[in-house]
Amino acid sequence: MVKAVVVLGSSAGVTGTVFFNQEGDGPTTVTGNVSGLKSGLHGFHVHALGDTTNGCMSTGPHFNPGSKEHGAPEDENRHAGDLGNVNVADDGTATFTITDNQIPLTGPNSIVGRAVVVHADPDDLGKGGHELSKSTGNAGGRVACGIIGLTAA
Ligand SMILES: *[C@@H]1O[C@H](CO)[C@@H](O)[C@H](O)[C@H]1NC(C)=O
Ligand SMILES: [Cu+2]
Ligand SMILES: [Zn+2]
Repeated sequence: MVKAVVVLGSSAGVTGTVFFNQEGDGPTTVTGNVSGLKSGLHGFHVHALGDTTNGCMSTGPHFNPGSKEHGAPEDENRHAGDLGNVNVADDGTATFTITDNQIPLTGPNSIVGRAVVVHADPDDLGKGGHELSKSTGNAGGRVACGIIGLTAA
């Protein structure tokens, strides 16, 4: 079992903790929470770079080792980092569990050392017809982020 964690932070008071677990070459299970957001859907992605020197802006684009278009988690044509949305309740918090096959914690496409970013707006999953739909899902600003690091197995 390989385990990783990211602590989400922001200048806007958004906080959260997200855990990643992977057994062998199996899928990665993502469990976590976030608080301090407006209610509704918020884009949730792995971005390519573990660089927060300029806040969430310096984490680069969605992690995309396969050179694909932006999409939904269940799409064949998607960025590896496309984890969809988290659904925030009226109290501003969300807890979530995601299982995904494209975000390994070991090997050439490992997400360790990259960033998790939570967005201001819903990710349209590539289907919104906006000029940004096929690159970012038109998910708006980057409201919280953190760098994924290994933790004790
Ligand atoms: C989020 O998860 C962390 C780690 O498990 C926990 O310490 C924290 O209390 C949780 N926060 C909320 C709002 O559930
Ligand atoms: Cu993003
Ligand atoms: Zn994407």
